Amino acid sequence: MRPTSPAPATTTVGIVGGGPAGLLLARLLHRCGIDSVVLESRDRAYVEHRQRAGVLEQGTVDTLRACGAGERLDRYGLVHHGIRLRYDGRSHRIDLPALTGGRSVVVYAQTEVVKDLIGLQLAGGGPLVFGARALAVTGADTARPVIHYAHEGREHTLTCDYVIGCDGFHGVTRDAVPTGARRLYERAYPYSWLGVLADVPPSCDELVYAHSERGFALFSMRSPTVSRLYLQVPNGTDPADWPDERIWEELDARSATDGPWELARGPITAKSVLPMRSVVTEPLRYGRVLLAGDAAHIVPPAGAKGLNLAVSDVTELARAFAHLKETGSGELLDGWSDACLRRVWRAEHFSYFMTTTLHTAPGQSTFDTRLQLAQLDRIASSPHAAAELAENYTGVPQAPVPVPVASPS
Ligand code: RFL
Ligand code: PHB
Repeated sequence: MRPTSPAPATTTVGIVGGGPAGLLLARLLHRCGIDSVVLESRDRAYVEHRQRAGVLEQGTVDTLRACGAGERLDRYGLVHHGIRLRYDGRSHRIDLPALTGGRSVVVYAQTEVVKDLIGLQLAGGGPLVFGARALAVTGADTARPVIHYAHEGREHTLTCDYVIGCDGFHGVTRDAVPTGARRLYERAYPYSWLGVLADVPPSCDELVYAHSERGFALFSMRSPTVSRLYLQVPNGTDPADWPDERIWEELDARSATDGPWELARGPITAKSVLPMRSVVTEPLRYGRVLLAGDAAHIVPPAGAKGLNLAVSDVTELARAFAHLKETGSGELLDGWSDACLRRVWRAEHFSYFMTTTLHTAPGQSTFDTRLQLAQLDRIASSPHAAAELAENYTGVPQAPVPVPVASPS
């Protein structure tokens, strides 16, 4: 007897990876009457609890709302009108709407975005298969590329009109593009972040980005009762070397200021270390295989851009597929890679700027530290310099979501 396949054997758009990029793409395509299948290697609980991003640009929020994923976001998301820069014992507030003509950001955890999108997909979208690990994608330069995947110990194939690699930095779809046909631009940074979750209300009602000669620290949040905190640590750091008391002492030392500030401490519930890198793959399309989100590009997290880029990649892509379906024209699809890369490189530059301005590299000279402080002082004293930061942080406007051709569900 043939093994039962967990998904149809053919589809229009095969999506590898059920992170935010893959799930949102499936949702947007479904609304346009385009069928897709999402293959996700992990189980549902793992995907829903993987701690990652927290800051959503206005454009990302608008997109999530427009595709029906705005209900909990509007209820629990925290609208932030400012961020704080802390350096040299001083604190400076960047007023986001005042500097950008009204734009703000929303703090809403990526775990929640993913839960919302999974809920929608399972309630009325196309197939979303957990535990389905893509092994390889073949036939990128043919009319019918194929995803080869493993599910419950058996191998299956999914033949598609298009394959979209939304399988993150460690995915396999990128390998479907011959090395001679793609170029990788890369930069590694000589430090990592130790990220912790703590059951304690945030010490400040806005995010605090702290420059210190001891290293960078970030004070973020997940809710009014849960803090998300980051410390710059050396590459290769073992979280076990950071008992809770050491983390709180270091957060305290790096956030010292002349103004009022008291760091609230509480039980730490999770710790992990993440390395920092910038990566761009070009082009994002080869034949009928396209790469989106972290599969195509990585930014260091100090600019809070990764998830937002993933959302804009797939929103543009869904528009291109809707255009193809409605008009038969592949013009938008042909221009998609170039259009995305412009935004990607802007975000790469901003993320690099935030990273190198706020972190202290190992062995950094006092000259370089003075340059960083001069740059932070410039932002604090010039509305033009502050507006440059605020515009990048809140994000350039994103394309509107494609309008459903059939009745939306
Ligand atoms: P993801 O989220 O990595 O999802 C990829 C999915 O593909 C699956 N997969 C496979 N599935 C099938 N077969 C295979 N062979 C597969 N290989 C992998 C994986 O299991 C996974 O489910 O990529 P996606 O969807 O492109 O989303 C990108 C975002 O996750 C990422 O850019 C952000 O989290 C980055 N980021 C932030 N972005 C922001 O916009 N704002 C922030 O505030 C922000 N903070 C952060 C961040 C990333 C962080 N970490 C841990 C890297 C903070 C941190 C700490
Ligand atoms: C987060 O809350 O996880 C977060 C916020 C801002 C960043 C990076 C991460 O720049």
